[in-house]
Amino acid sequence: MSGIKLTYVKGRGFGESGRLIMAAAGVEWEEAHLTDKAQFEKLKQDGLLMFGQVPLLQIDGLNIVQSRAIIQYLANKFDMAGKTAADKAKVNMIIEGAKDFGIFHGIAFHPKESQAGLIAENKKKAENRYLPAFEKLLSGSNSGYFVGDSLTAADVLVFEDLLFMEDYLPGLTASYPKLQVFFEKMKGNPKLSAYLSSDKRFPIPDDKYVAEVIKVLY
Ligand SMILES: N[C@@H](CCC(=O)N[C@@H](CS)C(=O)NCC(=O)O)C(=O)O
Repeated sequence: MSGIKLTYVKGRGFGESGRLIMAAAGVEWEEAHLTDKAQFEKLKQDGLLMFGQVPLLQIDGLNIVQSRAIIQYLANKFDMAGKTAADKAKVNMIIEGAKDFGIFHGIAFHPKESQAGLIAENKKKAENRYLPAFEKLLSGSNSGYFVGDSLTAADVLVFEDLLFMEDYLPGLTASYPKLQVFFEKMKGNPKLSAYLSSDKRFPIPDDKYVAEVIKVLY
């Protein structure tokens, strides 16, 4: 075992970017799932959660919270943060864009009657802003990766979004040829594909998951 432990609820949420980066890096990690409020309260009482929130990544003797800090730590540790200062800036711009694009992640937490409207709204945002921007970035790449000549956290974060989008709007990347190739390449990455087909990968959030998150955390 690598000694890495991720504590979160039983779903993708804010934990998923870190999971995907660890999967892409080919490292093992342990998962601890909060399934009742007492476990969450205990973590808070033990002083492990700086802002009283999860995810929590325990690694190298550190208790790291805040999903972006987790992403940065893992990207740096596993050489996925970009090789030069300029590349690191580009990786971070894309990570932040991907986070903003993560518009499909919270849909299950909205009332049922508003979900179809949200999906339609998000489709427009995807088509008007994010998908063309990703396509343009890849058009300027010789490697097929977003930054430099190897896989970075930027690729992983965009991939995470595309997977989520595919759950709600299958086939939307088809009009973006470079992005489509990228998506297929990432799906075919042996380490990522092993993770995605493993029981560590959670399904699209459903009502049961939403109810559990609310029960455990709020
Ligand atoms: N900015 C934080 C947000 C984390 C967050 O909102 N976590 C939720 C679970 S998804 C939580 O712990 N909520 C409990 C609370 O806020 O009291 C991050 O990116 O990690």
